Order: sequence, then C-alpha cells, then structure tokens
Amino acid sequence: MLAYYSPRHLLHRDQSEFIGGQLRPGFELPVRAERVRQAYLDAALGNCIEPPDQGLEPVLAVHDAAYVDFLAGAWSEWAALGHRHPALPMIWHAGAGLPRIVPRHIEGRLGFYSIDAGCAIVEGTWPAVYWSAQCAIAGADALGEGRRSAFAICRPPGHHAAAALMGGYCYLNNAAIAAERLRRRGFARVAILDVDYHHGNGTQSIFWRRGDVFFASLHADPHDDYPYFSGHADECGEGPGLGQTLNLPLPAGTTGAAYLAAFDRAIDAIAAGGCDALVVSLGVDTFDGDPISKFRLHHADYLEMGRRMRRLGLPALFVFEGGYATDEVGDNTVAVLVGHESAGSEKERPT
Ligand code: SP5
Ligand code: ZN
Repeated sequence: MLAYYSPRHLLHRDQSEFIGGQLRPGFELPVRAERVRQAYLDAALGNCIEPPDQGLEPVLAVHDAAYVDFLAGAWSEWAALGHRHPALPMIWHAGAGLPRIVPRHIEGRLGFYSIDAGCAIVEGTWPAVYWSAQCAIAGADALGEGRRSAFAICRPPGHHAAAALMGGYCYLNNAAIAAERLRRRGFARVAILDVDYHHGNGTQSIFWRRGDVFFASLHADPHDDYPYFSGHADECGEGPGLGQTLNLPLPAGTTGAAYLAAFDRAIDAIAAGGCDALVVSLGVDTFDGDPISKFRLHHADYLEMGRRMRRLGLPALFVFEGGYATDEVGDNTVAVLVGHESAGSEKERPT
C-alpha cells in the first residue's frame, strides 16, 4: 500500500484545550503522527510520500467557503489583536439556532464556527490542516487510480468537523473530503467505517441526508462521553439518507471481544449495502491505555479489526483520526493495516 504524510503537521503544536474544567496542553500532539509514520515504515507495508497539492476544490466540495476562509485567516486576525497564545472560542450559539449574521470580530467567529474549546488555532494550524486534507485527497486518488488500499496519515484529525464547524481537535473532515472525492471520481457508493472511540458527529452530519454514502460508527455511548449530543442508536439519517447511518454505541469498559462483535454488525451492514469503496476513520483511542477514553482494546484486537475489514473485498482508504497513548498509537494504528494487508478476501482472486 501507499501512505501519504506531510511534515507540515508539525506546525500545529503547543495547542491548549479546555478539558475537565481546566485549560491544559492539548492531548492531540505532533508526536502522534510521527509515531504512526515510523510504525508504518517499520512494518514495511510500502512507501510513504508527500501528497501533491490539489488545491481547495476538493475541500470546498464538503465545507462552506466562508468557514474555510475563517480557518485560513483566523490566526492572523487573532495575532492582530496582540495575542501570541492559541486562539480558542468562549461563546457559542448552542440552542439558539443558527444565528442570522456571522460576527465580524474574531472572538465571535471562533464561537460561530465551533462546537467546543478543543480546537485551538495557532500560527501553523492552517498549513497543517490544509496538508492533512491533502493527504486524504491523495489517498482517495490512489484508489481512483486502481490501488486496493492507501493510508492517509492525517494530522490534525477530522471526523468531528462538520461543513462549517470545528471541534474535538478537528478542523476539516478528512474522511468526508476523501469520500466525496471518491464519489466524484466514479465510485457510485462509498462506505465510511468510523472506529474512533468518539462518535464521528461531523461525518454523520455531512452525509445525514445522502443516499450515496453509508456511514457506520462504533463509539462510546453519548449518554456518557464526548461528543454527547449525537451517536445514539436511533440516529439513522433522513430523507434520501434514511437508513444510511448506522450508530453502534458501546458502554465504558468495552473489551476487544465485545467490540469485535459489534464491529461484525457494521461490517455486515456495509457488505449488504452494495458499496464499491471503503473509507476507514481510523482512530485508536479505543486502546486500553488511552488517556482520555474508556474502552479496553489491545494490540491484537487492531490486527483482527483489519483482517475483518478485508472480508469486504473493497478498495480501502485508511484515514488517521484519534489515539492519544503516544507510545502505542503507531503500533496500534499500523496493526489494522497489517491485518488488512495480510488477510485475503473470498471476493478477491488469488494472485
Ligand atoms: C479526534 C478525536 O479523537 N477527538 C477527541 C476529542 C475529545 N475531546 C473531549 C474529551 C473529553 C474527555 N473527558 C475526560 C477527560 C479525562 N481526563
Ligand atoms: Zn476520538
């Protein structure tokens, strides 16, 4: 397989986040993607290259133009106020309905375009976000050119970002941008399988009314964990998208065995759905040792997950999402790829 990585992710650093009632250094650290890249190279799965620049068109196929402008210009507006510390929102329109008028002041727009105070904007955030999305676009293009699998080492992650909202360390929705790119490159029906510990609320919202993209997610029960306001089992999509969203919330303490049983339900639903490409939102914050999560998966469970994904026999793009146990994030993420690449599928001819 081919992997895409950009060193520009390193520019997104020293973020703070509001968590547990405190402003703290962020859990979403640059070392995460470095560990993933190194583990990928150590596993000798294939080359790791920098993506070409495909510009903003594939991003704007998913995200609002005014939101993208905000992301691109937020740091310079913030710095113009004399600030040198990370920009974070402190007021939201929650519950009030979407405001009629976009604020002019950067403080107002930070709140207008966010769901939480987990997405600090620093000087290098935009180039990192832009190139993270370019990794996902390049990965989709690799499938478009006939490759069976590709890996986008995206950082920052993407699945909490909606069309015009950042949140949960996510600014642009890399997996959604890749899925839409695949659709426009001729794949008729795309499945997104989100195995990050947290519900992929952004991805769900982007494809909520779409009949051509199936979204399946396993995640912590939103009664008890972030992002709290979506991911319940009765959320199934609307309009042409009715039945095209599958949520499988799981309780705190979920082990590998229980997780894999639910995982099979997601795989079966995708297999029944007649999809011709798979995008995996690959977060490994389901790991037993993750500092912000409450599932109990181990290394062997990630290998098994990859093997079972291969049963689908679909061209697969893996998009890196969460995973905050920095010593294990590389090996756990790459274990899914190793499981996928080593397993065969009944649908594929032996070569
Ligand atoms: C991409 C991704 O995985 N984003 C996750 C964002 C989670 N942000 C809020 C986490 C709240 C955790 N609360 C428990 C704190 C334990 N110290
Ligand atoms: Zn997560």
